[in-house]
Amino acid sequence: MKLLLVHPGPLMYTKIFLRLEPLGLEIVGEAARRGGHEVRLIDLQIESHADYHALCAAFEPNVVAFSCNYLANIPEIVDLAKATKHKFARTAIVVGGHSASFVPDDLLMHGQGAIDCVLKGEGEAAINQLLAVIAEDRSSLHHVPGAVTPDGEGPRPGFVKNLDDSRPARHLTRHRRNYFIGHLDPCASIEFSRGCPWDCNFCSAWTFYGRSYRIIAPQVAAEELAGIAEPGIFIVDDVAFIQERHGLAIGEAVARRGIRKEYYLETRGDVLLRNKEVFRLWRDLGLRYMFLGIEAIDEEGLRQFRKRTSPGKNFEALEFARSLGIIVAINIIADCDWDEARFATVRQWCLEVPEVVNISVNTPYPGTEIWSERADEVVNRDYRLYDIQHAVLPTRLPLDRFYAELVKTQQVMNRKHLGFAGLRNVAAIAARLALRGQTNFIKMLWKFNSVYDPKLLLADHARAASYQIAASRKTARRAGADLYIHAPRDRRSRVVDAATERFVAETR
Ligand code: B12
Ligand code: SF4
Repeated sequence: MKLLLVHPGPLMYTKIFLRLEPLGLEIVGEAARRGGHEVRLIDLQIESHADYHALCAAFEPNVVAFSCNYLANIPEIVDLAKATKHKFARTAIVVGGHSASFVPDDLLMHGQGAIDCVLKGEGEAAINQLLAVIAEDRSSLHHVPGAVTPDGEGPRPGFVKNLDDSRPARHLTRHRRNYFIGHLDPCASIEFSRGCPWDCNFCSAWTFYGRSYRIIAPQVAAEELAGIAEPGIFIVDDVAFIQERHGLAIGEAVARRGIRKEYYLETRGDVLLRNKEVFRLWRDLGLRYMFLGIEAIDEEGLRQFRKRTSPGKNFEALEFARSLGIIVAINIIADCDWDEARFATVRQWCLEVPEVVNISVNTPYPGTEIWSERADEVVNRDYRLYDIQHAVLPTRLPLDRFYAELVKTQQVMNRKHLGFAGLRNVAAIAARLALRGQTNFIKMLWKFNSVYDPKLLLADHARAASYQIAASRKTARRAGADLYIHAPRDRRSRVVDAATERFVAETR
């Protein structure tokens, strides 16, 4: 079978700060290749829709499979599915990925017959079974685990048997020099673990993976890293290095092999404090950037998001991160209920800390508890606005003032980030990258104001929406009844060693 994998176009973040390789699709692609199929991949973050249509015409795939990790990509995916089906009626169209898994019925409905199947869960677990059924007897597609089709739904998706076998086919991505984050340019992505043992109410990492937390063997991780050509590495784990032993073992294997890279990762403040040795080791190995999901600066906010930590711990973690000399970015979630005074307080706080602060907007995503509780409150159902930069819940301030405050806060951060002292460093980095022919980072520096603009944010609300998310009391209740994609695991199997289990339990 000929399989064409498609990553949709860029979103707001990916227009400025970063552009990352489609790791999930590369993993699905490698599984299909091992199953004997001919696989191509196109990344529309880099290539155009015209390139996609040209590739379809030249390659004549039997199956086109879209990756839908983000709700905001749904309109683009549905339109591409319709255009493809119109031209190639026999081509099977499949959609998979994180967000697709939470809204399969909506995708099928919007597709009006163009989408044959949504495959929920880890794609590599069922892709070969799915392709075999497409080749032999499409009418039984709905028996495949995780498949949702107009004819019915298969059993709940299963996990891959061994995460060590989930390797990406990186050679499928054709423009690797375009992937970057900040000055890690070019940058590849890697996965050391999957899932998260915590249960924040705005997040769907734990509901997608059924509260499991699984790790990749240290030797496999080091082997994978050794095979990557890029000097920059984005570690995609939801919470990096939860388990001390695991983080140290990978680090030691990396050191033994003499691998030198620069790394970016995301983790929690309490994990950072608990596993200081791990982060010191990784700093020595090249850890340059760290993203900490602080989310709120007060006790009440942390409780509201069920973050299971305290402001004191978070501030202590920031101090420790500073002592490591790593560039730290932190995230704060703006509630739609914020007024001018609240924004001003947060702005002030952000100015007082040396870190880069990212402000996102509290957004109910399908698959999160917030969604199951508040779906019926959303005031805008245009998928394109579900990117945590737009407000889809009612705002206390009039919307134009809310956006003015939001962007003002983000601008303060951006100016701080690129302040004059920073610019001197930036100039040196930019010159070094330019010498290597890498310009992604340099282009990023001047784009902020053209993307983050209150007028543009407001105008996005006025666009006609061809596809809207079905946010009704009924869907909210249905989602609330069972949030999980993969079957939930019991508490013991959420973490893989006793010490980590105790640590996670203590935060509860
Ligand atoms: C890297 C990343 C990004 C990058 C995107 C890079 C890119 N090119 O895709 C950036 C930083 C831009 C980003 C932004 C955002 N992200 Co993000 N991101 C991630 C992250 C950390 C890693 C993704 C990854 O590579 N995972 C590893 C691969 C192996 O897994 P995967 O992609 O999910 O693929 C598997 C399955 O989904 C499935 N699959 C995927 N594609 C396909 C296709 C087919 C056909 C099939 C069958 C299966 C399949 O099989 C794959 C292998 O098992 C995930 C968390 C995570 N650990 O997954 C969050 C995550 C996907 N992001 C999330 C969110 C909420 C966002 C943001 C809204 C804000 C944020 N929290 O950062 C923005 C959205 C951007 C926007 N404007 O809308 C949520 C998704 C929530 C949701 N329900 O939609 C996640 C799960 C994080 C979280 N804990 O909440 N993100
Ligand atoms: S700790 Fe991070 S990944 Fe885990 S549930 Fe909370 S926000 Fe999601």
